[in-house]
Amino acid sequence: MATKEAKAAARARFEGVFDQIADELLAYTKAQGMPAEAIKWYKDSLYYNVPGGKLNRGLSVVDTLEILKGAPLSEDEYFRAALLGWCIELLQGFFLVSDDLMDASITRRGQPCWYRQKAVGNIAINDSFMLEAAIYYLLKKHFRQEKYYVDLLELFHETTFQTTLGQLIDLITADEHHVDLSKFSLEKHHLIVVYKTAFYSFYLPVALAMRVHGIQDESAYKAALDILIPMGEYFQVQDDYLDAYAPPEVLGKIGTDILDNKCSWNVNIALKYGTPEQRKVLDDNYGKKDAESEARVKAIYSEAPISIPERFEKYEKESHDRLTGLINQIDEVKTGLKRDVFVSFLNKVYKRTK
Ligand code: GPP
Ligand code: MG
Ligand code: MG
Ligand code: MG
Repeated sequence: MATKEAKAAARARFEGVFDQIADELLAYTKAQGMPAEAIKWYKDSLYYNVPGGKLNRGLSVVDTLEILKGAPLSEDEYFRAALLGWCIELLQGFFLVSDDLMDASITRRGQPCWYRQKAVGNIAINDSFMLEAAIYYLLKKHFRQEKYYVDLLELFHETTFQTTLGQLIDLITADEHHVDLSKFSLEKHHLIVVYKTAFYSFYLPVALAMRVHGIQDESAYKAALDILIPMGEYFQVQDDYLDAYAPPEVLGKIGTDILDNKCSWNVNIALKYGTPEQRKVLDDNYGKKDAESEARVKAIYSEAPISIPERFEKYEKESHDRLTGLINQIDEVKTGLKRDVFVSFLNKVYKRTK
């Protein structure tokens, strides 16, 4: 595994590409004759909403291409992989800015959510569209001449559609005005998290790098999907767990799942293993917009036999074993894939605390 210093250097190199990307986008708005205040607005939005995260998705494009190639990338190869990585981070910015509005969240990446900035409010909706639009500007500018250009477009379009489907079922399962916990189940949770998170966060980075590397055999994409979807599900279960259990100053965001009546992993575990008394606490307090109700739900989450921290620890270990098993089954010769692509991605997220 890469040392801490090597990881920091890889991150710094990747971050260095963002300035060029932002400059290109701002030059375009300038060339369109936009006034200085519009250019400044877009610049502020780009820098506030795109570069400050963990960058797992973006870095995974670079790491995947390098592993597939089996040798260090040339300057040009690096730049193009990093550019695609930043396109995923732009997609992520688009999703997060709008998700925070939809979830009425307070903080993100250790700062107030963009829509909560005094001058922003609902303009954040348009700002989120502008983050998405940037992807297709950059893809056209840098990849228009490649024979895999359409494949890149399709990957971004299809994963965006899938993510919005996931967001839709996330939202309509979490009715703000009518809390009915009998609508929740781990099966429903599975569908929500695969669609809202796994496709764009796990499949997309690897599939983009596979396209750039020239892999055309559709069965290789299917083989990648079969591992990356369960990996993405595991990642979103972590997100749900951390929503209730991570200190906000570490997580960079304040959890809202209990207040928002979300069909999260935690509540499904509590419904599955809770006693009738604990179920009553959930029915009376889940999805209520006050801190006392939220605290009552959190208290029973940790009580036996619900015992979420213990059950999560077990789930985390079992997921790691299961995913490692799937990775070991990959036929590298037949698919042209490398097991290390998936090992590297799993290592980025296993036992994460934020
Ligand atoms: C994670 O949900 C999923 C997304 C951020 C995708 C949103 C999709 C859109 C089409 C807007 P979450 O609400 O649990 O994330 P977080 O905990 O980071 O708010
Ligand atoms: Mg959400
Ligand atoms: Mg959210
Ligand atoms: Mg969450």
